[in-house]
Amino acid sequence: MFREFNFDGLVGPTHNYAGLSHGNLASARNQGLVASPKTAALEGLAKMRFVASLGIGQAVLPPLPRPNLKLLRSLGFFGSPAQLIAAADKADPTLVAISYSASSMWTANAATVSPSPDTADRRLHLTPANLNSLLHRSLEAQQTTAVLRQIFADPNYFQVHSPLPFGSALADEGAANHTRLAADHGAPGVEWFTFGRSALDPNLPSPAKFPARQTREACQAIARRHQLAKSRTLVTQQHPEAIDAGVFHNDVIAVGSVNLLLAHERAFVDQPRVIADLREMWSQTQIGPLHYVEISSAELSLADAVSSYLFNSQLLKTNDGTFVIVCPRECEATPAAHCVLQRLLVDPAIPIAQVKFLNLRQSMRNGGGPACLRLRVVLSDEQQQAALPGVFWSDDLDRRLTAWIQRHYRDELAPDDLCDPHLINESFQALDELGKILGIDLCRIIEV
Ligand code: SUG
Repeated sequence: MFREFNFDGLVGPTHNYAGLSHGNLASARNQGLVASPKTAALEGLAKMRFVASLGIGQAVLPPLPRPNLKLLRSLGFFGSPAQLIAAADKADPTLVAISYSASSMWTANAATVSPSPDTADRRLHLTPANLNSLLHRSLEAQQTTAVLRQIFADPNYFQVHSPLPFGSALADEGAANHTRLAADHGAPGVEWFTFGRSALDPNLPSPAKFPARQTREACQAIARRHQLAKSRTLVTQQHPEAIDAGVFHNDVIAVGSVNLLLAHERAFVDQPRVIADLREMWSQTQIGPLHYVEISSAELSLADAVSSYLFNSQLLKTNDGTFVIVCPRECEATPAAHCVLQRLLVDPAIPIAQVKFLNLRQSMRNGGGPACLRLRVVLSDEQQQAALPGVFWSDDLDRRLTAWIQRHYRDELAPDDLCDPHLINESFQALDELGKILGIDLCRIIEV
């Protein structure tokens, strides 16, 4: 039997608001705020606890070691860790913030995942995202690869590829721009990739204000690496108007799971054709209905879609066949988003039976909603047995992680605190202990 596991990123002990992501409105708006790493991590755990309580597979991915001293050394700073931070701060405080970024918490960007029913060699394929578009995020690629190779180590079941080559032509943002739809988790599914620009075709429409992060060529390369069938692979372009409204990833404007898809009408270029192609592909390869709900701009403006993060909700199919939609609290506070949710709930043709609002404010202030915080991995029972056991959710893991957060995390982290030399060891010690809880050697990846 195949099940979906949501691998949530544990928020790291250096979670902060540095305004590092151009085109991500929340990140820009909240730059310089005092963050609470402890609250952020506990909010994340509460989400995992809720998802697990629905009987849905839950697992965790560790934060990556920060500060990233290797980056600072490669930029020409030298000396002890404290000297590196002090020298970088003197040169440009943003470099310190980059080296300390806890952005690995948004695991929807960790990798693109193709479960084994979709792939020609019947193994689970993962390509860690190179996250080329932003320096602080690009630091994740090699370390995430090392972590995923520890979790999915058995080559009989898994292939963890290397990230695509670095360079803007193959910029890849992982599962945030990838949707898998299938009659059920274990059926060979339709894999749908979305890009913002093409490196090779300058004639495609492009945003005027904010950068398009992912390229078409990256999508195509991943589909080839993962040995996906052409008859079940779709590659489409994000609407540039959406990118300019703050939709830096496709998961800010569309969400799909199993046989249910919600999308804003401005999500894709030539959207009627995209949806027609998808329906055609579905009818050729899947059994049963595909439920598609399109939200118009009149119902929910692009601005409200971005500020409420409605489409960054998690759609979770429960054992009784209905869906629960896990939304950020901001959807409750945005009248238009709230109305959309009420409509979804009462419409008998839409299989959503429950709306759950969760407080994820700490992550939301950096542009990371419920769906950003999780990487979906569909596993068979044997594959789950073959994966690293320590990362799978249990009441015991919940207790141990809660105690670990309480012990190691600061209540507050202001921008200036990143220069506190004590934070370096605090952060590494926390990760060392976490590695022991999860059974992952995190110290080994510090210099990766
Ligand atoms: O890449 N924010 C992340 C948010 C990622 C959200 N993920 C998905 N949509 N799947 C980003 O823009 C902000 C960091 C800062 O400003 O300190 C940041 O990296």
